[in-house]
Amino acid sequence: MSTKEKVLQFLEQHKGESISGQDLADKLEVSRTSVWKAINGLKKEGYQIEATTNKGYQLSVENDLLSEAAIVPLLSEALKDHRIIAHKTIDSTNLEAKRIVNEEATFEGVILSEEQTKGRGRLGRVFYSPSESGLYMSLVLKPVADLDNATLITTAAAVAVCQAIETLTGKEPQIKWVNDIFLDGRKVCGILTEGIMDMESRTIGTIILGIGLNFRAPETDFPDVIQSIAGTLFDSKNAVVTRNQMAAEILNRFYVLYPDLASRSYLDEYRKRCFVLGEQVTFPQGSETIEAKAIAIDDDGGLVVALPNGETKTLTYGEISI
Ligand code: BT5
Repeated sequence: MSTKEKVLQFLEQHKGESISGQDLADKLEVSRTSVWKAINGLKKEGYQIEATTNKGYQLSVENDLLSEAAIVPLLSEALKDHRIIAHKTIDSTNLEAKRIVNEEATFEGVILSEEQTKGRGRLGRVFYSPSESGLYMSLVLKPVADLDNATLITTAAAVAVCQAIETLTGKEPQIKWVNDIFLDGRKVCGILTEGIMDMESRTIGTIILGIGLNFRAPETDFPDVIQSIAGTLFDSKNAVVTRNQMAAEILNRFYVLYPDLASRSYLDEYRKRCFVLGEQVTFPQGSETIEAKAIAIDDDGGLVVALPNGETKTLTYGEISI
């Protein structure tokens, strides 16, 4: 870990408290000059570090830049060996994850970014990812128990995100099958699960799980096309929770569910939170739009619908409207 990372980790863990340059240097066993250089470097990167002559350095409690230093101390034991890589801006964290896996097939970890310039939804759609107002992250996973079923992983992630939001904010998010999380009737989070094929074994060797969560309203609001759809977790700039805390909580929750994916035990919670069950829904089939009643979530996370002719059909992927 570089001195800059060590300084940041210390300040993150003692947010709102002051520490003198000398004490910091002693604690981290580095020179005062390197502390001073590290502080200047961090300030340039946008960290709100206040310096007072008598008291020393302090990281503002409002500081909420995504960083490895802030996330790692909050992670559970299961994630201690995972790499956490935070970017200021990137095209897409899912694309970056794929590039990393191409270079290093055994990589396990999480890529986060403050902003995505090519945030991706499903089926080539765009996920609007403006700077510093959302949490955009991709988990690089190896299949467990030979399960590479994207729907199961997406549904487990949806439950983990809901649990994290509820734990940290007390708000009760709901799920729109299959990958959208809603709060007060608006989409606050979308999930995109993609598999990378292992060429030798011709099986899915790695799974990239992308999660995009709108934290607070973007500076210039949402674009017109999603104005009536998108919502945010918090109304104002003064969120009670930081994005770093939310990222860590989502990861901790997900890594409780993931190793046990085969048991499908989380699916009951998914069903309870899924607000489409019992509702009339429509979905595309070829050039037609079919209307049906959503009646169940099956054991693979598929949506079972009752068609007007009395037959049932299971949707495994795609988009429904309600
Ligand atoms: C999704 O697709 O909702 C999956 C979004 C996954 C985003 C994450 S962020 C980290 C990782 N890196 C990536 O590049 N992607 C993943 P889908 O169900 O297809 O929904 C896309 C639709 O949601 C769009 O067509 C818009 O209608 C709407 N939308 C776009 N941006 C949004 C936003 N920020 N908040 C809410 N809705 C949005």
